[in-house]
Amino acid sequence: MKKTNFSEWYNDILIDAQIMDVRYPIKGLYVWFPFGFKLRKLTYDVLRSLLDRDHEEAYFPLLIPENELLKESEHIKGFEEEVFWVTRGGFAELDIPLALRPTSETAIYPMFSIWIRSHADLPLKIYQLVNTFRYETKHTRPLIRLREITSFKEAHTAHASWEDAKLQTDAAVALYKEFYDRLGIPYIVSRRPQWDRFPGADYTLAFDTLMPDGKSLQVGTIHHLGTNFAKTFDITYEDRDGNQQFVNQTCYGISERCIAAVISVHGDDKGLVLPPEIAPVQVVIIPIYSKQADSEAILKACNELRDELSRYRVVLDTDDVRPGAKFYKWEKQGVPIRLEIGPRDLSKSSVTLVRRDTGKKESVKRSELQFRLAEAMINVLENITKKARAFLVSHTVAIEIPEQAKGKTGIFQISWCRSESCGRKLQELSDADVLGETEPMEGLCPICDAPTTIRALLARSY
Ligand code: 5CA
Ligand code: ZN
Repeated sequence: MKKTNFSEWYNDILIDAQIMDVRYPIKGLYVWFPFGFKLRKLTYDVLRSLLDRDHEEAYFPLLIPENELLKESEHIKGFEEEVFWVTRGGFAELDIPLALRPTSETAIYPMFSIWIRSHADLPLKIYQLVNTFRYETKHTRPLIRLREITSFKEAHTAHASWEDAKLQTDAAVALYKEFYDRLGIPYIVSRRPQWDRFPGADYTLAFDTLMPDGKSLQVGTIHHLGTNFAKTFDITYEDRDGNQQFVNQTCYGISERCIAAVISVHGDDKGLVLPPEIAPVQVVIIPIYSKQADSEAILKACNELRDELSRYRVVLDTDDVRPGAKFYKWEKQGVPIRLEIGPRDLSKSSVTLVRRDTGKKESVKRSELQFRLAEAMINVLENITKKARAFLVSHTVAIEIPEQAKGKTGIFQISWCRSESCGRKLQELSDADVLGETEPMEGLCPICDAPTTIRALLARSY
């Protein structure tokens, strides 16, 4: 059951709903089943369509020469323990070891240094959707903590000024909000504590959502890189007065954790519950035969219905099994709408419409079906969004002292002076992580008593 044993529920649903096969013989690497891969494609189509408004998609190599990877000292300190290395070609030792990208700053920025010449080349906004490799030492988990991240969307931008790059981080926040709104996933945006910012960044903003077990999951990050990488990789442009200036950069990334969130936040004990926009099957039609009725007429009506609904991803399930078994199968796959046609529906010129998210059944006139179906699709997203948001809100609690969070799950807001020492003390006393800074409020830091308007978010996290 999702409520009582989330971890078991999660592992079961990945197999039962045909998302991932976890039997691949390398730790932290998993196989996408075809159904899961369709879900992945549809989800990333949404993300792509948002990015394509004003970014261009590109592709950079998987392998990064050691000397480039090691150039930015902060960056490599953050990643050195997580890098997979290629050191041989056949039997020959390579002159320069090659890293499998853990993320692509050091693959992309040497090229930015060549590409960017003048202010006319700015802003530059590109993204790629690739696999990345991280030798994670924490407990690996499908879609959540991977050693091969198969669906890493990373955007990289360059700007004329620090302020322009800041505006881009704001734009990226808006973009990720739109993305997660389309998936019905609620989020909290916070500014990561400085000691936990992305290695090489001026600051990091994070999107977190709450999993059913009350632990938070970071589902995206946005980094202002300042001129840190520009100085290392010599990325300069000639400004309007003819002077050479360093660019300011940002990068922001989302991985298949977005799919882990969709599965976990919306799913129930029957299986997946999917937002219609990304559901691989949006409508399933099931003929209900009975002894007295004319099966051929029912099947004919179902076929006509399928043709009429061709603008949706629709399946007519004519398998020779009981309707109950079909309901069970498609509920598990998260199909938002089920349509049934039986003898009674046929005689009334109606269709029975059943919603996956509520289980509610209703008889809909055949002539009104198109309209009612479109309406139902919107209502599904609205309803699952509302439910998910209510869960997040009811599990977000303001506390006065860090001990109040100890042994509890959920997200806690607490005053904080922003110093690293007090932040670490908060973590220690609550046995939770500081996710970041949230909206300001007057208060006193519970560790040092200093007056502050800053509040920290504390949560046990994945
Ligand atoms: N270059 C930057 C932005 S593109 C970067 O690598 N940022 S990151 O390290 O914070 O990763 C971006 C997002 O990827 C994280 O917010 C997190 O949601 C996800 N992520 C990070 N590590 C893993 C992992 N091992 N498995 C699955 N997802 C991960
Ligand atoms: Zn303090």
